[in-house]
Amino acid sequence: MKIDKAEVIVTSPDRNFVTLKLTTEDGLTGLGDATLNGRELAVVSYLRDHVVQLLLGRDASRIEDTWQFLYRSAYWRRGPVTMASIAAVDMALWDIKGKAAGMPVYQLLGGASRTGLLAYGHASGKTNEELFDSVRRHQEEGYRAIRIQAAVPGLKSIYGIASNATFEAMQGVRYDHEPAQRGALPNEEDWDTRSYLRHIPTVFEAVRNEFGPELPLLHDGHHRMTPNQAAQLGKSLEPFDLFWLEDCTPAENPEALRLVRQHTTTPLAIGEIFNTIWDYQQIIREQLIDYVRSAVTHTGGITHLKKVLEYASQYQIKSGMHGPTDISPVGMAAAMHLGLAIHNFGIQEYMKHGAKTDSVFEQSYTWQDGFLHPGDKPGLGVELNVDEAGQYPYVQAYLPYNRLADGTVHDW
Ligand code: GCO
Ligand code: MG
Repeated sequence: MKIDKAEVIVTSPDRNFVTLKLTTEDGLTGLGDATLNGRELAVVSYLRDHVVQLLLGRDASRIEDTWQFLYRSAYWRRGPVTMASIAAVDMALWDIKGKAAGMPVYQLLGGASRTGLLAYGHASGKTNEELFDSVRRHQEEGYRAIRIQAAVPGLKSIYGIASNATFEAMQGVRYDHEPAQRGALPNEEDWDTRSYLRHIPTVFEAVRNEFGPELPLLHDGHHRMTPNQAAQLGKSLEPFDLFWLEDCTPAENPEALRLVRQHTTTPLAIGEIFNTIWDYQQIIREQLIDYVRSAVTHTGGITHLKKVLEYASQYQIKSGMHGPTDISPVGMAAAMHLGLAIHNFGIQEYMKHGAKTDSVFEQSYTWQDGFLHPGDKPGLGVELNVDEAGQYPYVQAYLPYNRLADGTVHDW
């Protein structure tokens, strides 16, 4: 079980992905996702220049020990680049362990706690009509829970909105919503919190009137509000019974959530930009959130995120793992194995990847009637088609950023 080869593969089928592929002396392979949207090559360098040589000759069966070694021996801990790199190694080692055991990874994590994973998709629109169409399209695809993002009158382009025009231009293969734009520089978007706070409750009222009380609805505030503004939004959305309000305040200030919590019973989700259990310590202990939003890819892999979720389970806090298109099929599969095994699974974010991505990453996870399942192939169940990956070299891409009307940079 000694690691014989460690390759970092960058490919850009529909978007950029970074994948670590480990091969053992006896020919077992394992894949790990290390994609960090807009900063991909920093992780490539971390892995290629600093980690690969540490892995060669190591015993692939020692997952916990390898995790602790990579984390502690670097001295410089945490942060998205480090933790995505460690995550990729961790996922690849679980993949190898599963293949060596002839079992899917969820079996190694304790076996299935449920038959499938409830998933939510992203509906959005520039008008309520477009938004309703998008909700219906998701329902036709089987989604039983839907995130609602809407344009705000007066703002040109904001986070989370794909329009019908985009959908048609891409002949039906839209990422609903893919925020990273290919190009040499990031796009500028605009923002006005007061208009947003006025508009969003009217959208949720319209959606509830159109689709009824049953459909679980989610919303992402994408870190833009002050605690007071977030409390106002949470309160004004209470009549529409949200599944969650996500990232209502900037995630790096956990104390902000105390004020939000005091003023609203709208469930709160946070953590897609968190990297470690220490980022969650206070907000879990003080029960300031209801859902943990971390991805396996950005939180040190299966080994570490499992610890976060076990800690959260003591407080009835559930998982709501991040699953946008910038998590590769390998990262998605890892999330599904973990989600199937833990007791406190909540919901999984799931956006289908494009056809090119699906041809690079051969998947065995399934999507049926609104539920995901990681499949029963040994390991994670995803194989990388290396030749196909080679057809799509890296393309520079950036996430957008925001400016207010007076030119001030704002959280995006
Ligand atoms: C989500 C996220 C994404 C992020 C993206 C950044 O809830 O899915 O907010 O849309 O913006 O992952 O890379
Ligand atoms: Mg989000």
